[in-house]
Amino acid sequence: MGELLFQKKISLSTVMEKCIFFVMICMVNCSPPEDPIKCTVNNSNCTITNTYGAFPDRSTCRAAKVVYPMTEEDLILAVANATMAKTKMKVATRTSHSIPKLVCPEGDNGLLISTKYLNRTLDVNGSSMTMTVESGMTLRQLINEAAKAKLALPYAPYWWGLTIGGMMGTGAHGSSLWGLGSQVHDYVIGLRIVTPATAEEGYAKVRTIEIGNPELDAVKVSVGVLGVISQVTLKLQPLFKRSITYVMKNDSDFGEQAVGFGRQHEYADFTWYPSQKRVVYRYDDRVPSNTSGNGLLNFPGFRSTASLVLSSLRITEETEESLGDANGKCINGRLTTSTLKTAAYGLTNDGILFTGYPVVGNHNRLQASGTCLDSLEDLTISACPWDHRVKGLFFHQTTFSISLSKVKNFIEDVQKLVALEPKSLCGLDLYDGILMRYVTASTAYLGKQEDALDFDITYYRSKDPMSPRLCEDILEEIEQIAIFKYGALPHWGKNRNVAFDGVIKKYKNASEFLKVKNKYDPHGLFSSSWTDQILGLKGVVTIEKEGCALEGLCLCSQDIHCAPKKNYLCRPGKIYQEARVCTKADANKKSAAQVTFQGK
Ligand SMILES: Cc1cc2nc3c(=O)[nH]c(=O)nc-3n(C[C@H](O)[C@H](O)C(O)COP(=O)(O)OP(=O)(O)OC[C@H]3O[C@@H](n4cnc5c(N)ncnc54)[C@H](O)[C@@H]3O)c2cc1C
Ligand SMILES: *[C@@H]1O[C@H](CO)[C@@H](O)[C@H](O)[C@H]1NC(C)=O
Ligand SMILES: *[C@@H]1O[C@H](CO)[C@@H](O)[C@H](O)[C@H]1NC(C)=O
Ligand SMILES: *[C@@H]1O[C@H](CO)[C@@H](O)[C@H](O)[C@H]1NC(C)=O
Ligand SMILES: *[C@@H]1O[C@H](CO)[C@@H](O)[C@H](O)[C@H]1NC(C)=O
Ligand SMILES: *[C@@H]1O[C@H](CO)[C@@H](O)[C@H](O)[C@H]1NC(C)=O
Ligand SMILES: *[C@@H]1O[C@H](CO)[C@@H](O)[C@H](O)[C@H]1NC(C)=O
Ligand SMILES: *[C@@H]1O[C@H](CO)[C@@H](O)[C@H](O)[C@H]1NC(C)=O
Repeated sequence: MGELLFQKKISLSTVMEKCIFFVMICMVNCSPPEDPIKCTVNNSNCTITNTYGAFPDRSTCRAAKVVYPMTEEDLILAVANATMAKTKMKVATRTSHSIPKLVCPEGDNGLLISTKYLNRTLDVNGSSMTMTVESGMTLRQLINEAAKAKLALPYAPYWWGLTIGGMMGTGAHGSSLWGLGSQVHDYVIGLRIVTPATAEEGYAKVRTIEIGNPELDAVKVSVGVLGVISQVTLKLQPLFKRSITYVMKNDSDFGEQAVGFGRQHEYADFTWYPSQKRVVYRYDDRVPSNTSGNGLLNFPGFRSTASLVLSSLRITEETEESLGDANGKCINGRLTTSTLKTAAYGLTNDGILFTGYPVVGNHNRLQASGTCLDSLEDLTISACPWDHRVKGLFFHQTTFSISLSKVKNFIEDVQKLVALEPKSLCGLDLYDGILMRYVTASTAYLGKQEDALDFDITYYRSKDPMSPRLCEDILEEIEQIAIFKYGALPHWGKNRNVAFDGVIKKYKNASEFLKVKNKYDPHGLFSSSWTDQILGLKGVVTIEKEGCALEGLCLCSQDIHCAPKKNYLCRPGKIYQEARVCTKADANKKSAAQVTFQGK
């Protein structure tokens, strides 16, 4: 999500004032994201969660122990020890930004191997334009270290707080159809991975995988099941400048435009507000290095935000939900959109002020942001907007890529739903609409299969898993249209369980991936029920129980999977008949029908 947005209510100016005020205070007194791993005694008896403090099924994951290796030798010892004892393992990061349960070792007695202290640069070679780093390094560090050597990672996610190991684990990306595309793993030309091994081999070994070795196509996107990546070598480019202009247009011909725009502009993306029938086009290209400009990106949704502002936003949203106030969401949504537009989406021409487009600057200052990572310790003052320790944003994310050949039809389907229910998607605008980014076919076995547009949809999640959402049927229908009608691929690090239903069948070379998995970790020590389910090895990703469809744990097949007591029933979709969604039965219509019937 480049994605998450800080919304506002009350009057625009009050909130802007408050934010400016708090952003200043935050330089001395705010709160960085918490460590996702908590142990009661000396790195033992631990729990792990993600940055949102909630997995899709809201369970708590446990581990008997966590280790914090400082070197590759420590990693080898940890893996050998666990392999000898047949202990289940998982690699955990300092950031833990994935929504699905990828970081949970199977059972309660597993081992977590944290990459928190593996964040050094090992080698930078200016003439070959390569850089070798440890796998726990964050994107922010990577960008800075490369820039020091006048080098750049050409494409990346928009948020600093991810690790190189985690980005590879889930196939994370920015937006581009150019070069090798926008996925970070496609710039990996070599790596070292520690895997289990036989007793004769000492129970663990380091495998060095270079470009040309087909196993690299397995390890590049591994969902964490192959072992611990220790270090990664990336192919970089000489640092360059970019020029960015955002233009808002109506969405009448968007289906048509969405395909070609990415061929015209290297860093093209879109932010779509379907209810407003508007879309922001990002015109973004490289420019000669002597073009003047020292632009900077500091996306508002990734800034430290006052806890007071966060709680008032959440309370407003909760109130709108409980009153069924779709109109209120539309009004606040439009306000959010115009505030962001005025704020140039966090761009400034010189690091201080926005004076107009285009914004020109060095790539390293524009490619990603995340100043809420810098906050010090005081939650009562401010935090990242989604920090679960404060009352702030809490949401679902449905994120998938649709092949370019089908994207026009998908966009038109969403437009048809908006025509039927004009206010149903206003809630998305509170999270800065739908972010759409280009990705390309990758040789990675679990990477993108075709050139595609990735849709990032962020929306309200209740703190109560049994509570239905306003207009949830429309978003559920969109999710099912994407995943089932158009065969979209879900982002491995986001989404609700339903998006992964039968997912492995969508990967042509899944069997090649599984061969490498069997070779590296024959006893599945790095696997869990969740990874077995997504890889099609055992069980299914969906969980059937009362209210399961409300949280995307299942596709409803009976009313009880929705919330019949609150009048949300399992019904077919409005334009995609095969969809099964939780629809609020229209009490008025029903009684009108009854009246007619009685009248007859
Ligand atoms: C605010 C925010 C913004 C985001 N922006 C974007 C974006 O712009 N684009 C995008 O594509 N995604 C984005 N994401 C999603 C994100 O890319 C993925 O969830 C992700 O890559 C997580 O990285 P992480 O370092 O936190 O890893 P984790 O979530 O901790 O781990 C992910 C997986 O990788 C494995 N893993 C981690 N390190 C290693 C290692 N060294 N060796 C082997 N396996 C390892 C883990 O075991 C796990 O299976 C965003 C998420 C958030 C919360
Ligand atoms: C282990 O952690 C749980 C909570 O996570 C706690 O209830 C229990 O007392 C802990 N056990 C020990 C031995 O500390
Ligand atoms: C290996 O296991 C032993 C015994 O369980 C433990 O004492 C030791 O700390 C472990 N070493 C590592 C590196 O995990
Ligand atoms: C590397 O990680 C450690 C532990 O999280 C941290 O203290 C240090 O600042 C990090 N180094 C850099 C350059 O960010
Ligand atoms: C940098 O890479 C080039 C080409 O691979 C190699 O010849 C050179 O020795 C490397 N330089 C260093 C300092 O490692
Ligand atoms: C949308 O914009 C185009 C030109 O950019 C214009 O021709 C068209 O009439 C507009 N449609 C609506 C519904 O405003
Ligand atoms: C940039 O350099 C090119 C030649 O390399 C020159 O033609 C051009 O005028 C320069 N532009 C600016 C803005 O200085
Ligand atoms: C699958 O993997 C094989 C072996 O690496 C490779 O030859 C083939 O091109 C791959 N197919 C696809 C569709 O990626």
